[in-house]
Amino acid sequence: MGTWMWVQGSAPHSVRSAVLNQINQPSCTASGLFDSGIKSSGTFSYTFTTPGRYGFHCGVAGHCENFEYGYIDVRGTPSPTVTRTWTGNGPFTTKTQRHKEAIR
Ligand SMILES: [Cu+2]
Repeated sequence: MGTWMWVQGSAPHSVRSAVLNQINQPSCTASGLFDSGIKSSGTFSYTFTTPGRYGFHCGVAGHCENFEYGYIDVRGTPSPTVTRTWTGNGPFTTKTQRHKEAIR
């Protein structure tokens, strides 16, 4: 459904899936779904295949407690709607375009 890529900065950090708490926010407890390991460079990718909310945090000691966490809401695959209306005598005199982008 979608691949997320985290890009590492210079300091050692990690990205690790997190258990969601009672109010659907990421906690500092690992959920075991993914774990980049501690990295100082490079990237880490994970592909989400099931809709839902996925929490993550940094696994370096003390970092999650210092607000290094977040979450990703994975939605189902919507059907994109593209509507184009062309009016006027020639091409491109008037154009309206509505383009609904979907998160996949
Ligand atoms: Cu960190």
